[in-house]
Amino acid sequence: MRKPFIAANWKMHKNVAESVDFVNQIKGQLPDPAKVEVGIAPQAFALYSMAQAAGKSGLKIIAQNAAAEYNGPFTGELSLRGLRDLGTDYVMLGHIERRRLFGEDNETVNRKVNAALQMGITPIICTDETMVQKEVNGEIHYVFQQLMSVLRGVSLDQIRNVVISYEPSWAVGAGQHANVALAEEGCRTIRRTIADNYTYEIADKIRILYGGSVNPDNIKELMAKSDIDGVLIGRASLDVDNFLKMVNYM
Ligand code: 3PY
Repeated sequence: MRKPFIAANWKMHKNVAESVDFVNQIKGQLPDPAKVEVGIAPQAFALYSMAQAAGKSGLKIIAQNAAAEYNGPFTGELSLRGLRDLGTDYVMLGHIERRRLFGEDNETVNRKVNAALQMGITPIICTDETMVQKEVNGEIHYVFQQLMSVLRGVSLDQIRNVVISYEPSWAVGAGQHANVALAEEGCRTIRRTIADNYTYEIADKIRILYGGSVNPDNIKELMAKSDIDGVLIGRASLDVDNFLKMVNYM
């Protein structure tokens, strides 16, 4: 059984006071962390205060990005070592906005993924590529080449600790209704790609989230799909009532 995971991606919204206030409002109403995982990715400067406010509530603290290097002359970058010290549970890597607006490519994301795993922070690897046909063991499969590029060097042991998110470009930040059938097909293809390149057992256990225009109206339908293990939510996660409504669907 894969534990459902609901994660808020706040992007560049909310200051420290607003972030902590949000945590204080929701923390008494979260589901049993043994059954459902709930996480929030605030702006970097709010991570520490949010981790403090979350206390033992089980709320997971997620960084929106990190550098591949642990320290050194990288002005303005965010170190995984520092993120680990302040209790960050997950780090999102390769979000389409990082690729689209800040020029991150597969090689950069791949270095970050390996660095996060070395540092013991679980990456939530975001993939957005459309599928391509590939021959695997003499059969034609649809696969995500981008996914396998960013997983280069990730071992069988390490892949077990990774979360993958499928966030197609047509849905991210679009505010449109997600196409549930395409969302499911994308997540299923990711699972198949993991099975082809790792093992069926790992593919069966790995959690795959869907992201892109998730909201209280479509979350139930998305979560009913067997290959969608959770959601990464943009705009609709900024409001406490909306977020709690979605948490309760998990
Ligand atoms: C969106 O829904 O816009 C997202 O980017 C989720 O990560």
